[in-house]
Amino acid sequence: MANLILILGDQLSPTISSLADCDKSSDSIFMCEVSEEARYVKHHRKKIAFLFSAMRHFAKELEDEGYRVVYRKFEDSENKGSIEAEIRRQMADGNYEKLLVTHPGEYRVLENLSKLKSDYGISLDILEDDRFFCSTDEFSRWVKGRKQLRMEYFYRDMRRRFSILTEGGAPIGGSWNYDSENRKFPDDDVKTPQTAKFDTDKITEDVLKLVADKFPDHFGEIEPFDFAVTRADALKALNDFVRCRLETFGDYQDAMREGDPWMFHAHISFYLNCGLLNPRECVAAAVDAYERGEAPINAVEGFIRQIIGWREFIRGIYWMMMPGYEALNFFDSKRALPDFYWSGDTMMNCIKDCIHSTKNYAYAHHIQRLMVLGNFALLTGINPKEVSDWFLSVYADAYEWVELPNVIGMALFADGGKLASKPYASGGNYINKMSNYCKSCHYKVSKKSGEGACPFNYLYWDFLARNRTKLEGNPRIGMLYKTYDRMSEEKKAAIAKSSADFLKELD
Ligand code: FAD
Ligand code: DLZ
Ligand code: SF4
Repeated sequence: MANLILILGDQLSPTISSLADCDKSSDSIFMCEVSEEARYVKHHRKKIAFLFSAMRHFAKELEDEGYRVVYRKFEDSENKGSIEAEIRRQMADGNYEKLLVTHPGEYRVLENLSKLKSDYGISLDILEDDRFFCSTDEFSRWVKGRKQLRMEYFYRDMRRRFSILTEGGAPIGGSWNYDSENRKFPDDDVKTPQTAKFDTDKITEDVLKLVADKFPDHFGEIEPFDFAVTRADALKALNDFVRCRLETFGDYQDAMREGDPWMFHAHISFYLNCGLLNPRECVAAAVDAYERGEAPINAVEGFIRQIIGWREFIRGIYWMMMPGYEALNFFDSKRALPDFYWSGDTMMNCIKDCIHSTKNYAYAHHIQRLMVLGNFALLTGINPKEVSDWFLSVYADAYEWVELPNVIGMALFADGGKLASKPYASGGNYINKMSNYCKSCHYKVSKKSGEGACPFNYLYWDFLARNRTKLEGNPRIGMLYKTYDRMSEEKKAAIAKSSADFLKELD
């Protein structure tokens, strides 16, 4: 008997496990655009447009390949609004033996699908998502017996296991990690290469109109819209990165320039996370460039560490910690998310620029997310749930499996150190070193407290002082309290006053 094969919005991969044994003559592929997925957090409008267009293109490609595809559009009058309701309707309409799906990326979706089995007796097969290098079982085995989970050790094991940039088990170039070479700031004459842009076709135009019409209250600009929405174009975007930016990716990985959202990054996370690109081909493309002598080891190693290290480690942590990870709040942070995370209306130039990029492009690069937007939320004690809902909704690459550990674990240390060895907290000095934001900011980065001082400066010390009992014992941060204790009482009081005034204003 025939099977119904569900393809979710982030499973747009022709080699996905659910399609592997598909019988084109009898099985049906099922895809649906639904209100619940677009609205359970109010996703950025560009993100919804991107995903709906990519889903429609993928469905068309499957049809062209001879698959029978049932595709429910958002605007279909019969659309039931949720994946489960749509499946129930389709299963009732057709004569299917079972529902097949590749393991969803989010715990919430997995639970909802499991209910189809328990509550409605639908026979359901969930297949491994083999688009990742490391399965969740393999990650659990790696975790076993370890007191601390550190990405660097996971990453080295992955390098060895898959023989990536290794020779006889040792790292090519002699070092596993070239991060210390990756902290440069580009001179003014170093121009950012143009990032790949793609024209819209009729499918995308229809979706852009739909999103403008149905999601007027969602955050973010829909246009300009120039994302790739097909695998062929996503591959062009990958090639564009390898050809034009990989060479300097390492050098400027941590740099931020005002009005320069894309810098030398890859801009492929949206394509990787929805399945248009496979991580294996991204790693292979970078290694090939190294072997052809077109990119240096610090760049290629830095890039592959993000893919086989951070990305896989983050996913492992997500499935290890769910459910419950979303509720962790180590610092007991309760402050509401300030409105300027939506409007960008703040005199802090660094935050303003990062929000501007987020709003216009549904993108900000890693250091902007971590050391500006995340750092500010950490220092000011914003409630982790509000922060993670914001990050989940505003970025085109955000799905809970990747967003949550980055926010809860990396940016906010709300898991108390499961993922990171210390909070990524910093004052204005770090932002000043890695950006040109401070040059045209209302605040003075050199001033530590009082009128006109950079808020990151006093908030940093105030955060440490406030959370002393929780952080003093941390071997990577404990010594900072010696510096704090050496400050004069007057200086400490000035920090406390500036922070109290700022936080009062924030509330
Ligand atoms: P590049 O800097 O060029 O890196 C190449 C690739 O490495 C990325 O495409 C991505 O797939 C992978 N990568 C790099 N860092 C990470 C990481 N920490 N976790 C997972 N993958 C990584 N990434 C997401 O894909 N989705 C998210 O929702 C997301 N939320 C984040 C929230 C916070 C608070 C922070 C600090 C980071 C978050 N990241 C997220 C990680 C990272 O910021 C983005 O992957 C990156 O900015 C995407 O841009 P890029 O493709 O140009 O990446
Ligand atoms: C993010 C998203 C959006 C906006 N819309 C849909 C949709 O209409 N249909 C769908 O199948 N998936 C969508 N997604 C992705 C899901 O929310 C969810 O994140 C993944 O399917 C599980 O990782
Ligand atoms: Fe940001 Fe402070 Fe620099 Fe202004 S001075 S841009 S607030 S770090």
